[in-house]
Amino acid sequence: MGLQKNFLWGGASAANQCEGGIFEGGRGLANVDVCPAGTDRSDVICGRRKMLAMDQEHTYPAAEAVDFYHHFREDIRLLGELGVQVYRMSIGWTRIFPNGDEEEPNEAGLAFYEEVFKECRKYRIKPLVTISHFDCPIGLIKKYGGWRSRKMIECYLRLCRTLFTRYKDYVTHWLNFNEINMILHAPFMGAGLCFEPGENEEAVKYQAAHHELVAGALAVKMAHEINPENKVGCMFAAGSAYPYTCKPEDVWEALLTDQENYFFVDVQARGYYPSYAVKRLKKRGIWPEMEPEDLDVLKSAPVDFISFSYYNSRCIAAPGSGGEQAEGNLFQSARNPYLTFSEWGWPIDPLGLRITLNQVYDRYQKPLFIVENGLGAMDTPDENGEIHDNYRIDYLREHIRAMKAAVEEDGVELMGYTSWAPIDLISAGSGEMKKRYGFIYVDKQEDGSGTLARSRKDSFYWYQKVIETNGEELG
Ligand code: BGP
Repeated sequence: MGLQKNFLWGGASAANQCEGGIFEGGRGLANVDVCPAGTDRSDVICGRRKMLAMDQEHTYPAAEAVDFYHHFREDIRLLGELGVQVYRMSIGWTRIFPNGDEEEPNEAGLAFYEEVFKECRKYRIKPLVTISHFDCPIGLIKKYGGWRSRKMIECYLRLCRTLFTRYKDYVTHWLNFNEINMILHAPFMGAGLCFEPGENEEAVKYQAAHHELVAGALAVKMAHEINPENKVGCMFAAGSAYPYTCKPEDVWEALLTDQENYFFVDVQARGYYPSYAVKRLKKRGIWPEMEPEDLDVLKSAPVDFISFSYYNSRCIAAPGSGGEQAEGNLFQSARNPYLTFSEWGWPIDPLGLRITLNQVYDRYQKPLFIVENGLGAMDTPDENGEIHDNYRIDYLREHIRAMKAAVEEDGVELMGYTSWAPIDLISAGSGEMKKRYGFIYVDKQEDGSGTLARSRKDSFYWYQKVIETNGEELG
């Protein structure tokens, strides 16, 4: 019993939420840079309000973020002390190709990540690299409208080739797109999409999704050709949909919600469009335009493993019923009366993680990897500057217990677990700094003040023990 010896424990982050330094090293502007904090954020990340530059009116905390760009040596040293075996991180696309379509990559950007990988190696930390974590160059949005254009495939593959070749000696584990299903919920952040008045938004989203699916498959193929050791996973925002009641209409609606999510993984893991998607997209007149070879491409390169983020389950009612709404990771759903909620109103459902693991494994029978799970909370240092984040420990303990049960009792094949996020960073959903996830506190406040000093929270010592004992001692 117990988790396998080579189970990978770690932490996960994203370039645009931790690096800062957005004008340094020749980096170009990306969609994620122009998403402001505050009330307009949601319109911008959803593509309802077109903002392709930063302005004076808004604030952009992610421009400095927690300055990983200058603190990475210290940060990785702390991760080493924490004992992590894997660090999930992402590449800022515009550090490598500032406009997205240059012929030659930007050496300063490549050198930066090489240093990061070298530092990881010092502490025997394996990088797990997300090629695009909500990241699309503004240059490509202006020129092509983001992933609505097929031209994106070629630009993305140029990025992939550059990364696979340059980092061959450092990286063997990759994710092609972060939370690919977010195209449907946050299309500007997920795929650089802005909508014109009157246009069929669903059609644009599924067209963009098709381009990402083809690009993702070609990336898998390329990764294997460049280095047979390479393993590429897909990544989606998971969290099973529960029917609000046992009323068949609620059960049906929950099933549709799950299918909408699994659609992406169905294609990436099985290599073809599932029949429900073929029927429904055609019926709605939004079947994407394809090149004749696309379906063969999808077939030829399914992913090696399936990764996902899990923050909460969702509760789905038939239209017109279901009462109060709850928040969640960029989706809203009905409020589940059996659960408690985080300060940001996200449901807390550890058993939901076991349910999700079982459902995903039943469906695909491929190795899984939990690459995000954590609690966003406000942390207040006490008079000695210490943070006693028992709430975070409780959240993580219960989720890790549920994860272990899925492996040890249900037989789910799980490669590892990277919590979101080992070091405080900027929230993707809200753009705030005060929504913290880390084991390591960063002295950076909502108003931009702070020394950027790093310190260990109570959860740091707790997680250290968890890793040391391969999940046996959960406190
Ligand atoms: C996922 C993203 C992450 C991360 C996380 C937490 O959607 O992949 O980038 O931010 O959610 O969400 P938030 O930052 O909104 O609390």
